[in-house]
Amino acid sequence: MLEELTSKLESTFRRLRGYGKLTEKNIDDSLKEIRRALLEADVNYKVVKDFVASVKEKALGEEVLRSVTPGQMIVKIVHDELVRLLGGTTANIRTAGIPPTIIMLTGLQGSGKTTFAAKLAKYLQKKNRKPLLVAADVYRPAAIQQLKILGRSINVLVYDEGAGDPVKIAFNSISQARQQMLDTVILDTAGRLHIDEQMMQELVNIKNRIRPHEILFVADGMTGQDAVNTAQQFAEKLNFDGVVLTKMDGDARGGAALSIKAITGKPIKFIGVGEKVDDIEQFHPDRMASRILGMGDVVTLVEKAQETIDREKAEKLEKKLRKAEFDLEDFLDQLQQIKKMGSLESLLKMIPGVGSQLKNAQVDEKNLVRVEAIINSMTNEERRNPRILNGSRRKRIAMGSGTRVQDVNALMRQFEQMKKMMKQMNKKSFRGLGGMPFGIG
Ligand SMILES: Nc1nc2c(ncn2[C@@H]2O[C@H](COP(=O)(O)OP(=O)(O)O)[C@@H](O)[C@H]2O)c(=O)[nH]1
Ligand SMILES: [Mg+2]
Repeated sequence: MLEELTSKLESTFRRLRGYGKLTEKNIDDSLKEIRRALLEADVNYKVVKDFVASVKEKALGEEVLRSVTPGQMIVKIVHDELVRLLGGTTANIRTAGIPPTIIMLTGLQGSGKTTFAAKLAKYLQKKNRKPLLVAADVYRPAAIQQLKILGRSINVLVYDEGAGDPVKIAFNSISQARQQMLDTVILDTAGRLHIDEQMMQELVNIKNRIRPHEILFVADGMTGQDAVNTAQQFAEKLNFDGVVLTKMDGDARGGAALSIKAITGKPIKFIGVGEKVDDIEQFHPDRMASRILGMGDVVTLVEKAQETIDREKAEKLEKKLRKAEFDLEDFLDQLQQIKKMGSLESLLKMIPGVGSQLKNAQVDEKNLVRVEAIINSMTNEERRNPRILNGSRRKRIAMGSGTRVQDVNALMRQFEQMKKMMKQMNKKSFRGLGGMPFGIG
């Protein structure tokens, strides 16, 4: 699956991993190669542009960890951006509160709807669901026959009325499912070779009549940008819930997989990886990204290194907190960590015994920015020994940081309170960080 893209990215990264030091030049060269690889994989050009820009921004801003090379760091960044591009988290299909759950399959002719209907039925059967397949593609007798044969092969009932009205058939199938105590209705609808008004209108009519819980758009993964364009039109008319990419076992180049979420806003939920009924996989963005990069080992390595660094810092911090030796430099360090990690909670949670205290903690981001500016305007001496901060020093710091003397005073007051509290807590256990400064807590 997507072998060509993978092998191109791999050779780019192999070179990059060797570098002991990353310069803007070798980042740029690598990004050029990544860009080309993605375009050759038929990824939408705008998606590629945004992707590359985003990787570059992160690569230049990222602090390189001691135990990994800068090249490895980039692999991790590209990996994370790929995961994001593929939708971030796994998207599940919806289940009705009161059965039956109605799932409607849509897409062009030949995209793999009928095959997928059977695959999904079997997939759900394994999860102890009881599906009913519905033949709402009434225009070709062969289509109904195909679904019946597939249904028989997996022991799933197929509802059909021959060449009737698809809207009525869809509607009738629901009471049929209830009667038969089946909990999931899978509707196989008709497609055309190209989008046409009549087909769309029929799908809209079915949708309006039966209100499916889940509408899936089935796309042929081998058709690249065509699939994305069609998806976009279906999304506008039908506002479907998720995408199924079929034929990902073949020489699909990956363009559809990598563009469709960014362009349509709809997540990929399943992929088809063969013609047989078992050839279905739920779509997981992180696993797909690892597959495409083929570098799971590097990603894991960098993740471990990141964890270690953060843990070491947290442990150091904890020691200082316990001894009440905490100074303003530690504050600054902490603030920078927070910025890097995205949230204060995630940092503080790593300090043993603190996590549970933080359930209701709220962080005032604006306040954090102000605090950082104030500490940045201090000399090293002042940070280490805040006692020397007299009136004129405070005035200077306020000027330098674009704040008011009251802000500096408030910070110092909170800081002193915190230290006092630390000392008191020292004797007891390390609980109750209730009075954290900076508007935390
Ligand atoms: N290799 C491969 N072939 C598939 C896959 N899904 C469907 N097909 C084939 O694609 C063709 C069209 O499939 P079909 O389900 O009839 O498409 P429909 O017109 O949308 O109902 C058939 O020959 C299927 O065997 C897949 O995931 N991998
Ligand atoms: Mg069909």
